[in-house]
Amino acid sequence: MSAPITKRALVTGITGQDGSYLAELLIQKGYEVHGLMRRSSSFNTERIDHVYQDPHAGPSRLTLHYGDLTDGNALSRLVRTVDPHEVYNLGAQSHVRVSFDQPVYTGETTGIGTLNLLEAVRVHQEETGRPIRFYQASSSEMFGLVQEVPQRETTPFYPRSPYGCAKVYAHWITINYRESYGLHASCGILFNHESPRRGETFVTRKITRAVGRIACGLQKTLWLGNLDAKRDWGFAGDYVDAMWLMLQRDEPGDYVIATGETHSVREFCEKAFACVGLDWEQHVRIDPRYFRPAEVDLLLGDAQKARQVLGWEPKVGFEALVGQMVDHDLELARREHTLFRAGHAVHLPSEA
Ligand code: NAP
Ligand code: G4F
Repeated sequence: MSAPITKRALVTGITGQDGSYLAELLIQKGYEVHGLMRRSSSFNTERIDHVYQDPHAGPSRLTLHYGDLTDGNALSRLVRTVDPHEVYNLGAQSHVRVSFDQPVYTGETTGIGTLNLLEAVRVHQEETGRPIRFYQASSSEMFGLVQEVPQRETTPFYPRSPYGCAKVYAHWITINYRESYGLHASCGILFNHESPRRGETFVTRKITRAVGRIACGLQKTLWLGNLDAKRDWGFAGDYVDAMWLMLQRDEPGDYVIATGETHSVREFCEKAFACVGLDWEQHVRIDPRYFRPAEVDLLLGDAQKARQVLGWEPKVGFEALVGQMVDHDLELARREHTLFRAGHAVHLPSEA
């Protein structure tokens, strides 16, 4: 049974990977959670259905509202209706490769969308006189062509994609609202974090989905881009703890959240295929379409400030993360295989 309701939180991006883990965390902590979701022609609530339908959580613990970060008027109405104590801005066009194809849309959603939400929060706070705490999902992608290794809060930004540029804008406008209007606004500069709920077009999940399907005979080849890129990969469930911790501090601030370990895409492949006893080199092929016009070669974070100030530590290491994702996707592929044998159509991704 969850704790009694104490606070209201508004979460954008609730249907995404982080939104789903954060919703679980907040409900477990006794919050009434309100999520912003986009209207879609097909269901897009798969990651939060279990929270929405949890009979033990009670009907008022999670409420979903239609909206879009690009619609500032609707955001203002929503903030007035929900009257939240805490706002977590996780919504974004979050795919780096896609941001090269949709640079303006990415800027409008990921950059200006943040400003729309900050304005709604600022006005509501002024009208009610009650402070609202704000979390901005900043990204290690802002470090881009890294100016220092490892990257910390003071490392200069050098974004390498329309997504990275939009996140830099969102980061600085959040800091500007903190400094101009005294908003309790914090930015989490999160390094890559993954899970079995990761979108299937991000490289880790693309690999573990393929490993499951190849092991079950549903797929033969995995087409990838740059295998040399290195990322500091953590577990999303650990990272949402840090978001919440930032908003519980008396003073707002900006924090790097990372594991302090970096691994290449090649290493991720090696480990993931080895989990099912396969040699990755027999299955992985290179497709130039997956290379980016400008790449972020190396990310490695130093989360010392978060460790010291927030008492935050990552719990899941690289091997355990890969293992957890492969186990999940192997099970998923087994179910797909059963359906396939029974003559049902199984959707295999044409683009990832
Ligand atoms: P995700 O799975 O791609 O989720 C993104 C969420 O944003 C989805 O709920 C999506 O809705 C929503 N969204 C997209 N466009 C929107 C719009 N115009 N208006 C309202 N909502 C919109 O991303 P994630 O991995 O959970 O990441 C959460 C946040 O952290 C994002 O801002 C991301 O950029 C940032 N971040 C992520 C990482 C990481 O490694 N995961 C690292 C650093 C920062 P639909 O479900 O309808 O698409
Ligand atoms: O998994 P990725 O698409 O993640 P990326 O670009 O690092 O961005 C993610 O992390 C950011 C934090 O730094 C977030 F802000 C952002 O929202 C997102 O969650 O790609 C990782 C690496 C890249 O270097 C890419 O070039 O993998 C390389 N890669 C190689 N082959 C591939 C592929 N990436 C994808 N998506 N698909 C491939 O086939």
